[in-house]
Amino acid sequence: MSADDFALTLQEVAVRVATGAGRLIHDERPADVEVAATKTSPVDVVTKMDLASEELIRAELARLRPEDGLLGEEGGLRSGTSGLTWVVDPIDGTVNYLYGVAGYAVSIAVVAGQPTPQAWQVLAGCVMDPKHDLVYSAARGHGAQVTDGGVTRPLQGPADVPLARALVGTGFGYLPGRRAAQARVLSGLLPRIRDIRRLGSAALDLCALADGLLDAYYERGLQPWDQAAGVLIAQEAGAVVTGLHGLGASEELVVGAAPGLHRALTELLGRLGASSDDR
Ligand code: LIP
Repeated sequence: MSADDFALTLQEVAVRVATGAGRLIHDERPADVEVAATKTSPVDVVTKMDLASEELIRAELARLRPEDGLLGEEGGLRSGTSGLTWVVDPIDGTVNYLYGVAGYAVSIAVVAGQPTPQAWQVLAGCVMDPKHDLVYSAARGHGAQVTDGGVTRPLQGPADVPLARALVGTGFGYLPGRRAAQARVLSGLLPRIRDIRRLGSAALDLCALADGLLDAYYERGLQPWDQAAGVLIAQEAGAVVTGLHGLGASEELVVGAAPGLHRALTELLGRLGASSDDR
């Protein structure tokens, strides 16, 4: 089996497992979603369905890919022996899920190497939006696609528009200090672009970029599981997705757009200090 064929097979595993977890969190969402715990702040919540979703994903991947490692948002890292690690966000957009607001997804990617954005090579990934029955996926070197109500089409990436006409997605952290810094950056950006959209899920922001529904996306503070699948899908759709100053996408900053807009946006975000928490 060629490396590319191998990546396609991994894509099929990601799609199958993400779809099963997506159906669970949507079909079995209780009227009153129960918060199981909080993490970095009182508004950084973990619901019981986050935990149920990750439990299902862990069981399925242990069955289908027993030698691989797994890094999950809620359960942490279980090392494997294959050199591959599955990077899992059982519900990305947890606050949207808690409130019953559209904009939550299951995000699953498989990476080679250390499971950190600075070191990994993402081989395949899937972001599944169960509320809208949208299954975004990609295999490295094979492009990106979305299955929408059972019909599959390629993702063509964002248009290359001037900064002043750009519809830009972003998000904010949970800690007050980080949010104050992000508000400062936003105040410098907003007069220079068409508008901002804050969807509440990095994975779906990156898929919206891949599908041309956003012209650009940037966010500071994304965890590996927030970005692993979505960055691959956006890159395979043709977007340039990096950090600042020639660095790769990471927790420090993720910036995605078509090439010309990416240059203009990263230059402005660099001047605005978007990769620091200085206020
Ligand atoms: C979310 C990210 C989103 C960010 C939110 C939150 P979660 O992840 O996907 O981009 O702006 O603050 O971190 O917490 O829903 O898994």
